[in-house]
Amino acid sequence: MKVLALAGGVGGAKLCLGLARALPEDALRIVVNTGDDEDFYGLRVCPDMDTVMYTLAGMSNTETGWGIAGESFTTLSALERIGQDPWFMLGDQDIATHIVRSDILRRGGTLSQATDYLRRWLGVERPIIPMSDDRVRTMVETDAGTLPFQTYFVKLRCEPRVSDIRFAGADGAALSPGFSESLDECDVLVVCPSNPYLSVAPILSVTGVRERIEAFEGVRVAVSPIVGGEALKGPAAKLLEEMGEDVSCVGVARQYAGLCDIFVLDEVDRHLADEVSALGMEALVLDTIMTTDEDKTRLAREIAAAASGRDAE
Ligand code: FO1
Repeated sequence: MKVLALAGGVGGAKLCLGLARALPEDALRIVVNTGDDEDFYGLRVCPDMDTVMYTLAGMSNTETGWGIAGESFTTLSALERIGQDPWFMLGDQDIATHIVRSDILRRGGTLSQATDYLRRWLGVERPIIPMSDDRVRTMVETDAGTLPFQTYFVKLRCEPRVSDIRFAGADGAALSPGFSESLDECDVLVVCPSNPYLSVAPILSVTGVRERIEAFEGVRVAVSPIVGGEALKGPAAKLLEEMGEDVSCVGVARQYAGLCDIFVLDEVDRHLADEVSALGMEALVLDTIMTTDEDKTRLAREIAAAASGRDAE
């Protein structure tokens, strides 16, 4: 079995760690959202790829869900001293990642090449692959205007009301080579419990991705990031409400109609299983709460078992 995981944000990274612990080394590829990426002081920051990379490297800050454990912020203090307002907390070790990535890009390398260089040096065995090597920027239409993602998410703490979300550059963007190869070579696709609007939708917005997933011949599994009407972390519930969707795993499942064969919902939402299966996907009720690494591995194993069971049908 070869699994292609689509991930973004903290929830996605947790299941990616579970999949990495549950599956043999060559059986997992991870494609990550790059719509959150932002340039600060000329440095390209790729938050979702870095969250997955640091998590698989065992060096992530598990309290915040982003950045490096035990990080210092000396450079940021030095920036404040010379009149800057660094609202995006770049840690000193994290800045090393952005310096090297930006240098590779500046010398004509692709984001895929930069990411592969970084994850190998951090000892991550599985490939971490950007959704595209072209720039795609998540732009959030709100009652405070059109906001770049990090301005909405960090500077304004997701407070503005959202009316729409666009992905600037998606039309001209191509799947990254690793993403395209993985869709050809993998027989299970797992959409991790990431924000459907902010982490999964940008991946689906890249030209040709939706069609490739609709035509995917393997088993497609999606995991709800909403449990009991709540997001485990981040603004997924608030966005479902603001986008006029059910604030439940059913609202999430509706975003994946036609793109998934098995939809995983949590045991507390068992009563919603019929509504999910009415959308044309098998509702699989599991314990989706990932607190410990064992939880993450168990959930990954249960998803892989369900996919292989289905495959055998
Ligand atoms: N999230 C915050 O809420 N505040 C921050 O200051 C912050 C800094 C930051 C630096 C590097 C990085 O890779 C991620 C960072 N994040 C921060 C998280 C970032 O906003 C991500 O886009 C979210 O995790 C959503 O995926």
